[in-house]
Amino acid sequence: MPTVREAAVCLMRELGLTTIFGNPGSTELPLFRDFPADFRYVLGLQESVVVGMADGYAQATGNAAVVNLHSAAGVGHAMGNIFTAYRNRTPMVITAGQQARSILPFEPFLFASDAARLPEPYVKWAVEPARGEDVPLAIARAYYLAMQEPCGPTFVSIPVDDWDKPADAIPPRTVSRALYPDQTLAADIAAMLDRSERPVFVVGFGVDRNNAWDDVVSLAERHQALVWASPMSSRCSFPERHPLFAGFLPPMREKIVQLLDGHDLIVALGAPVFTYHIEGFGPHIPPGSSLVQIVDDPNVAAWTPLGTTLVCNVRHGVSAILERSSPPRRSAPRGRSAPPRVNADGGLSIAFLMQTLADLRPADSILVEESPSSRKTMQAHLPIERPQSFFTCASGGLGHSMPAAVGIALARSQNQRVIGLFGDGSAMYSIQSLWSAADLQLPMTIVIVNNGGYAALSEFTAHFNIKQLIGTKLPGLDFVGLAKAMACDGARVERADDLAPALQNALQSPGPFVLDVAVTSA
Ligand SMILES: Cc1ncc(C[n+]2csc(CCOP(=O)(O)OP(=O)(O)O)c2C)c(N)n1
Repeated sequence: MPTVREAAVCLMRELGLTTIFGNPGSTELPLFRDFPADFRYVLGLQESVVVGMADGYAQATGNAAVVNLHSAAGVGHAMGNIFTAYRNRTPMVITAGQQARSILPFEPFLFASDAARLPEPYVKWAVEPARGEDVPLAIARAYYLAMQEPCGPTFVSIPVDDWDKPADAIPPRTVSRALYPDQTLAADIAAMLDRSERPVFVVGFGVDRNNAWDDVVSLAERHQALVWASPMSSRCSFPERHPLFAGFLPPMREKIVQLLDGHDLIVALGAPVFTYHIEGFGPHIPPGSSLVQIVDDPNVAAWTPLGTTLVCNVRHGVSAILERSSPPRRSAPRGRSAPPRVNADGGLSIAFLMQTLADLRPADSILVEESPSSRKTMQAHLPIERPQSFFTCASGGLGHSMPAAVGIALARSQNQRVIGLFGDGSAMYSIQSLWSAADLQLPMTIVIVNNGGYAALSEFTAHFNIKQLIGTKLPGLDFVGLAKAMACDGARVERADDLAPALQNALQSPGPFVLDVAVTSA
């Protein structure tokens, strides 16, 4: 009979889960006895970094990532990025250590009381199996559930003495993942689209997550529909230079209604309706318009305040509609126009930085962003044009994207560059990610949009009627020093004229390179 460890390792190998992201402690060590040669352990120096890396890796590979956390406090450190993985809908099997079962009644050191409740409600399922021998079965269940659309993290707490217990081998199974559309409802939606005089699309992260990009482009072109990116979308779901691309909806109810006014049918694809960031009132969509939505998430479907929702994999849903709809000839609406070029006379502005990055970056590079107040400028000057090439967090929790960029770079081939765009404030939440990037020698360019503070918060002063902000200045951070202390290369740029050569250099480094850009204005 195999041990729990042997049964778990065999199962994970069969499921393609041979990379484990972790930060070990005494309660996890028996997992590593006879650690298999075909497995890889990716060390993160704090648990939020571990989960962030796993999140990026899982999003880039499409398979769940396996995480191994230290008991109680380790799960606590990881919680911010577990919350983000849940919101990102990232498949992830999180295991955490626990003290030996025989001493649990005595509240031992590192003991996690009620371990399975700790990560809730931001996991799809959590368990500490009643018997040690049930651990491999729990890992199997955690995997199939994490991979089931809508994907998300699951959690298994494993007492340290379980690993050496005898257990049954668990053969891998075939479990379908995607939700298929109700064909009658798909036909109704196709008919509504055909009848509409001025349809508009709102595309969200579900499009890119469900690989529906090409089908959505075809459907928009067939219907001559303008396409907006949904508020705070964590992925890019439509080519941003396409003539039908209208721009980015803000997370504000009244403004959304204003921007969608004049359309009789709003088609939300892979997008919640809507993600708001500040309080708003009145209707959610313009009076007189109707809403249809395709999402893979029954929960989102249930809280959507109005309209008709088809719950299914977005690609399957859109292709069912493509098969059925044949619209009347409509005139082509005009999408957004490109902003004027920015020149260096205006100093080292964020717009100049984004434009220079757009000019110099390799076409197949991947952008990972967490730079809150720069996002609008980035959206204007740095268009994304390929699927699976833009990532940020869906939750709003900072500290996700730097480690996620490391995980994405690890998943992609060595010659596809990952570019991170991080605010100086955001970068500090999980700065230890640089150590992992250097340790793995990943081809990454990490650009710090350094404005010396938490600029995004000043956008709220008028809304909350605040005269003076406190706790938002960040003087004295030395990002080149931080990079070098963690074995990364780095340089600082303070003048617009120096930006292009410095960026070129940073884009060619074989390992991670941190470019600290001291921006002077938006
Ligand atoms: C975990 C977490 N803590 C705090 C915040 C609140 N917050 C939102 S934006 C922001 C400032 C981020 O600063 P920086 O990355 O430098 O970007 P900037 O605002 O300057 O564009 C903060 C602290 C958050 N979103 N997440």
